[in-house]
Amino acid sequence: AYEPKPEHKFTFGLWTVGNVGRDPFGLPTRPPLEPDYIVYKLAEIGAYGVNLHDNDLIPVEATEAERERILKRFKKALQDTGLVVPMATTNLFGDPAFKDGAFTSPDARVRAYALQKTMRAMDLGAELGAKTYVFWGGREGAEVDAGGNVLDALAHYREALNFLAEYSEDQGYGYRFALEPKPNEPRGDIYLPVVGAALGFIATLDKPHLFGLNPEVAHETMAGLNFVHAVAQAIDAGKLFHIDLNDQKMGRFDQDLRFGAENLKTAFFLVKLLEDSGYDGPRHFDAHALRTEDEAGVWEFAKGCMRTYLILKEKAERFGRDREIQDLIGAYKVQDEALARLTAKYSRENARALKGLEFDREALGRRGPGLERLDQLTVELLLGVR
Ligand code: GCO
Ligand code: MN
Ligand code: MN
Ligand code: MN
Repeated sequence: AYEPKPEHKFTFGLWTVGNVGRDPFGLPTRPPLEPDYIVYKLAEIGAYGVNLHDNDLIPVEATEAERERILKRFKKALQDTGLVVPMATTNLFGDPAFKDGAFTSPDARVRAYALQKTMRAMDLGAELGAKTYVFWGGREGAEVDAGGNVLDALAHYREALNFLAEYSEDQGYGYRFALEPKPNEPRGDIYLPVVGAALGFIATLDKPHLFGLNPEVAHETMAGLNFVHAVAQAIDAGKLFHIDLNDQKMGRFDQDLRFGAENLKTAFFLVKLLEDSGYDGPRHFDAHALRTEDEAGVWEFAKGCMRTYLILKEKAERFGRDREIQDLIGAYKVQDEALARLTAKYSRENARALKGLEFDREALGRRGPGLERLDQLTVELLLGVR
């Protein structure tokens, strides 16, 4: 039981299990792992795929010959294991050239370089079979607004995304693009800080149908928001293209904790939402092992992410089968077919009929919907006594 299999579509980034434990105050605590070694290890523990930034695989200064050599080894590992590369992305944050933004930099040369680098990374992703392309604008932001760049930045951002969508179509890559909002870190403030902001921005693009979201647990949590609600809004808009699972304490630095390590109840309702909604994309873990760990700890971390997901998935099924819980939900959602017909869609007749109705306002206000009991049963189910 709880054994991860490729059909569960669990994916990890090369940068996640490959994380060497560097932080702003300390040096790496683990040696780097080779990309093809990561592929074999991920296959061994039951993952479905591996995702990458261009430079996770091909160092930025690699020669054409080096590129070919690395790609050959990596492709062989994919072939040997059956692992896929469902998502690719660009490192537009590590290089000092991007210190004041990539697509949104006030420097036209940086913007042009960012486009060039992304097109090349899209070529690489397409060669590896990726169908989702992520834009995490880690450096697209500001510490100070004295430069007066915000409106320009948004215009440049739009220009870049429109350009790259056309490039993808022109090359026949068929990418779907997923914007990944984050409120801050590494920038003091990042543009398009939360899911809602990204959804609003997508509506202003030339080809909005090609763009959706890659929401991340930690990012909405850093902003103090309810991640489950954010994901629900993305699903409602038909825009959940990908998802980054991890965990995070609210109000802290970006922690990238193992999935379910911190907010178990949120993780539970998230898994339930993903499973109930029929989301069939990858369950990507964008997290890393604690800096204290050695390589054994890295694989414990990776297995833990998947195992917790599968346990919560089973809990969600149990929640759906639990008679008392389902009866409570049934009572909570008061049904009235005649009223539902009146309110479902505007017509003059419906409006007139509705205006003529009398409601027992006081009775409505008196009713206790039973949420205390329902929530306690949820907790007991999660704690394993139900
Ligand atoms: C972060 C982000 C990144 C992105 C990654 C892929 O907080 O650092 O979540 O890990 O997800 O760059 O776009
Ligand atoms: Mn993150
Ligand atoms: Mn992070
Ligand atoms: Mn992420």
